[in-house]
Amino acid sequence: MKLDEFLRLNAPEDLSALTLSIADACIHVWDNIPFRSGLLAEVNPSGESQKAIDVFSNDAYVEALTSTGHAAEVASEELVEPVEAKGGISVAMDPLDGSSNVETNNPLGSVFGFYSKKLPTTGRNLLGSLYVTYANTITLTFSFGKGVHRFVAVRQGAKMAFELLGVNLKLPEKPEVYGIGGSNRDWIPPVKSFVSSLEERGLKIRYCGTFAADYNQVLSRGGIFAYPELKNKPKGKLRILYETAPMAFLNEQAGGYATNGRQNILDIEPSSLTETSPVYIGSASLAKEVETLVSSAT
Ligand code: FDP
Repeated sequence: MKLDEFLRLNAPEDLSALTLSIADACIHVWDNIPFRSGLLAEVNPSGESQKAIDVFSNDAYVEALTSTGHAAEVASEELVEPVEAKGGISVAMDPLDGSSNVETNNPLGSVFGFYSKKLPTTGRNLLGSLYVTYANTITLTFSFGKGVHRFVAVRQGAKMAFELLGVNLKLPEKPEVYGIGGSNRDWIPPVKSFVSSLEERGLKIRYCGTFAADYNQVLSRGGIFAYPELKNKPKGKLRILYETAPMAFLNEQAGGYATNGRQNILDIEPSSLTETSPVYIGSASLAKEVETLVSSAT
C-alpha cells in the first residue's frame, strides 16, 4: 500500500498533508547529501557548527511544511526563532539528526513532532511524531496516536514512492540491543552499573551516533537507547521538543517507555525551545529499571 492511500484511510487531513510534505522533502534532502557536506562558517543556535546539508535540510523542510497550510509554526534545531505560518499544528523538528555522520556516510535521520499547542510545550500536547532514517534505504516511521507504522522509499521510474513496510509495530518482548551516548568515563554511576548488567544479560551494544537510527534498531530488536545524564552534562544532550518528546510519544505507541531518569519524558514542561534532557528510551522494562536506578541514586 502507498503512503497517500494509507494516510487517507488512517490519519486526519492536517497530519496527512504534513507527512506527505515530509515524504517529498526527505527524497530531496537525500539527493543533496553528496553535494552538501562541507562545513559552513556559522554555528547553529545551540553552538554547534552548521554544515551545508543541515541548512539545506532545514530550509527544505520549512518550505515543505509551511506550504501545506497546516503548520502554525515550524521550530527547528537550526533556527533561533520558529517560522510562523497560518495553520493549526506546531511542528518541532531536528531536520538533520546525527550530522556528525555526514562525512563518514553513516546513517542520518530527521525527527518531527506535531504539537497542538504553541511551542515550547509538553509532550502531552503531541498529536503525532515521525522520524526519517537515511541509511541503505529511506524509511518513514510515524505515529498519530494509533499505533506505529513504517514506510520505505522505492524507485518507480524517475520518481520515488513510499510503500508500506509494517503496521502497528511493537517492541519485541525480548530485548536484544543497547546504545548509550556520551563518553563512558562521564556516565553517572547508576548508568555504569546498568550497562554492566545489560552486558551480563547478553544484550549486544549497537551505537552509531544518530538518535533516530539508534532508536530505529531498538524498535526493531528490543532494548534501550540512552543519551544519559553525564557528570559534566546533567541535562544530557538531546533536545526535548525536537528529539526526545517526539520519539517518546512514538515509543509509547510501540509499547515502550521513555524517561529522563526521574519522570516520563512526555510529562516534562520545557521552558525553552532548546532545553535538553537525559533520555533513556526503548523497552518499557529496561527504561523503568534505569529510571529506578537513577532516581534512587540521587
Ligand atoms: P549530532 O550532534 O551528530 O546531530 O542530535 C544530536 C546527536 O547527533 C544525536 O543524533 C546523537 O544521538 C548524539 O548527538 C550523538 O552524540 P555523541 O557524539 O556525543 O555520541
